[in-house]
Amino acid sequence: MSDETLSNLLREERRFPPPPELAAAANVTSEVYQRAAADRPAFWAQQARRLSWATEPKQTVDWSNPPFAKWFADGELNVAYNCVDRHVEAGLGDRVALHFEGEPGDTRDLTYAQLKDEVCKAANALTGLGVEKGDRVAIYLPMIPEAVISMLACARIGAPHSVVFGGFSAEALATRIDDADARVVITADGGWRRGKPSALKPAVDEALTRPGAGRVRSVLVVRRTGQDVAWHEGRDVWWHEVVEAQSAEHEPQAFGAEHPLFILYTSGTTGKPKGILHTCGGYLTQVSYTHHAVFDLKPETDVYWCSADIGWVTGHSYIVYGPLSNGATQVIYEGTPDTPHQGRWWEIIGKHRVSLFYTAPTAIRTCMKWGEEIPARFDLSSLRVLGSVGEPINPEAWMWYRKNIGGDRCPIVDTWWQTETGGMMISPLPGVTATKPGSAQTPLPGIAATVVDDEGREVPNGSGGYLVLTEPWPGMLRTIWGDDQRYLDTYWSRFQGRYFAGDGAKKDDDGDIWLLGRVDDVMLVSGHNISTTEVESALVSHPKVAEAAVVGATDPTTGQAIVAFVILRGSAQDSDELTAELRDHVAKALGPIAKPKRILTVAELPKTRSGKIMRRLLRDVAENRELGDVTTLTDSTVMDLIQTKLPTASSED
Ligand code: 6R9
Repeated sequence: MSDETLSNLLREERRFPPPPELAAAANVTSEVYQRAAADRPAFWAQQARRLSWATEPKQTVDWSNPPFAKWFADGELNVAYNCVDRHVEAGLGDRVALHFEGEPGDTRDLTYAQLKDEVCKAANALTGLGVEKGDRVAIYLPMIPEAVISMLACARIGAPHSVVFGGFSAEALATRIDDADARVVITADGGWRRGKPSALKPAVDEALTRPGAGRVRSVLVVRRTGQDVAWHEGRDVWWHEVVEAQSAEHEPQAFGAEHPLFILYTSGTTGKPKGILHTCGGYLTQVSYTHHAVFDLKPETDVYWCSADIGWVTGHSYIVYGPLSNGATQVIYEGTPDTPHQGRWWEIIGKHRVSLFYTAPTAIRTCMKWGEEIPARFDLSSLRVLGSVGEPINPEAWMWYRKNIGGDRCPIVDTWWQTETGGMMISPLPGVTATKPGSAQTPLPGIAATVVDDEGREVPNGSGGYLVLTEPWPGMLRTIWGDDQRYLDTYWSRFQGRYFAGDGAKKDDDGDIWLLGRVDDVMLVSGHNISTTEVESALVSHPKVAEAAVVGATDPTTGQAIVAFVILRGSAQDSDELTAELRDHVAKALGPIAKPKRILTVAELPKTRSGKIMRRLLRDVAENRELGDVTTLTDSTVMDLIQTKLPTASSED
């Protein structure tokens, strides 16, 4: 992409300084950046003291065998103790840890004392099922308290969990069970989704008939929906029988800081999914610190809500480990944002007086599509800080979020990070940074990131290239489960000694970082690199467009041609005039080279569990190919709908 397009993107740049009251009482102030940069290991050692260690670490980072890092390696701790017991011991047992909202309207509050009892019982139950330190446990659950309890119970006994998103198929589940060689699976009969029970247990039953997953000994089943389930005597056990019968006493054992905490699979663009391995001490340090700093969490008064699913890294780091290690009170919600009505989220925020809210750009754009009159009906005055994660947030969605959800008063923290990084890496700080719509801006204190060109040279301000991380950080992945070579090849071979994130990025004239999407998604049109993110942003800046996904399809004349899939806002109607108008709109914003060759209006876009658009599938459609792997798609009917649109596509130039 040319510098000209960047300046187009920034043309309407605005800055929003932190609200003075928030800045005055902020957990983190600006001096910390310099202090952290002066001695990163010392900075992180200081943050590690946020945790309770059974053996205090004397070591910080061990980078003697890069890229295999160790952090705080001589320290010992129990992660579950840090997330639960220590708060109870500090006299906070009556504080609510989880306000659970079920989709059908049922609710359940768990205090830290109650959570401790549940985690202890579940830990005893897992031990009773023969789970030992180091054994892997697969978790395939809806967004219910048992998901959090299960993860903490595993952490408590040193059994790394592998959470598989409840929307994944039996096949995807089987591959993950096999790769991690899990011997116990925790699941439920089903969960509530769009007003209906959505079964989970049958997928487990099917997965366990597959060759690699056949080694599973026990399946622990939570009763959530009450729907009928097939039962395998000797293998299946009910949570309400086995866990409830346990004692609530459980002595947490301390594990080494580098003991594995979890494996989380992330789908590579090709090949089998990668099991990203995280360990205890460094990971917990980073998620605890970043949750405290980036949300300015005041655990006594704030109510926090992250709308992510537990099956995504955001659910691991910013529902379970970050917030609970900080003693936060939070909301968890089982269902979809439009059940039973499109204001459900805002209703929940009003009900619990949520002050810190964390969601994904895709959700914000969906709400834009539904219209601003919906959130306007609810009391959102409790909100203080808003977060975004998962994709670049286009300036239009950022401004909508700020105005319609944040009442023009809440700072937005656009947090860039990955399953691999464990915790947030690049983000504004709400009491420090003057925010810019669309930019994640600054590496967090203790984090070193920059943008480099093809040869690995750092680019000057005002130019683009590849995002790299230049120093090890505590929450970094330790390897890909069972495949050190793939770990090296995927992340550490592109640029010597630096971590290659796979994202394109730009530095603006102030040195702030703008994320431009996955490098694999960059299009090459008549010899020009064009970022999908930019064209999508330009489309969404048109008042009639709610959401857009752009791909490069092979084209005989231009190499690749830009094909755009757009979702229109509320009342807008599809027509040839509108398509022409949108093409011109993009040409005006970014230049004629970025004008889409074809624009298709669609009702939905194919997305992953975390809301990322699966451009790979759209490319298949645009190039008339059979669809590739769809197992990580949240809703497979979406692709059928899109494919039927194709013959009527308007194509001209
Ligand atoms: C946390 C999470 C990681 C990829 C990452 C990037 C994209 C995430 C972003 C963002 C721009 C942000 N991404 N946050 N892009 N701005 N604030 O999403 O992890 O599911 O592993 O995805 O998501 O492309 O490389 P994960």
